[in-house]
Amino acid sequence: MDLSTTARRSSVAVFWPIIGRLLPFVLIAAMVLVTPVPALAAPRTHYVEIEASQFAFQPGRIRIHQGDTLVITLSASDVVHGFYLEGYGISQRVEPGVSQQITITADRRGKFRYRCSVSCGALHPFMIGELIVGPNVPFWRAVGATIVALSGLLVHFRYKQNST
Ligand SMILES: [Cu+2]
Repeated sequence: MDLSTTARRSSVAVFWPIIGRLLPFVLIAAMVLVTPVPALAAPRTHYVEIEASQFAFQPGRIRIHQGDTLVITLSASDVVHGFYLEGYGISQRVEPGVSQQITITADRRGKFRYRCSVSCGALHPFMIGELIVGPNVPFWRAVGATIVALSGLLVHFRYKQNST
C-alpha cells in the first residue's frame, strides 16, 4: 500500500463517521421542515387603523396568523360606513368623527372579506377588503430545525472532544 492510498484511506475513515453521526440530524431536520404540523399559536397582537371612505377601506388587505389578536380602530372619513367581516360574523357601524374599536381573535384560517355594511353610495357594493389569516407553521418549523441542528452540532463536538 503506497502513501497516497493510506492518506486517502485515513481521510475516508475520518470523513464517514462524521457523516454517519450527522446524517440522522440532517434527516430529522429535513423531516421537521417538511412534515405538516397543526398550527400552533405564537400569539401576537396587531393594531391596525382602518379608515373607511367612499368607496374603499384603507388598508384594503390585512395579513395575520392564526391565533393572533387583531385590534382594529375603525374610522369613517366622509359618511357613515359599516364594517362586516365574513366568516367571523363581526359587524360594526362607524360614523364620521367617532372611531370604533373592534377586537378579533383569529381562530379561523383562510381569507375573509370585510365589506361595508351601510349603504354609503353608488359604489358601496365594491367597498371590500381582505383579511388573510395564515397558518403559524413557518415559525415552529424554524424553531424545530434550529433545535435539531444545535443538537447535531453538540453531539459532533462532544464526539470530537472524546476522541482527542
Ligand atoms: Cu361604505
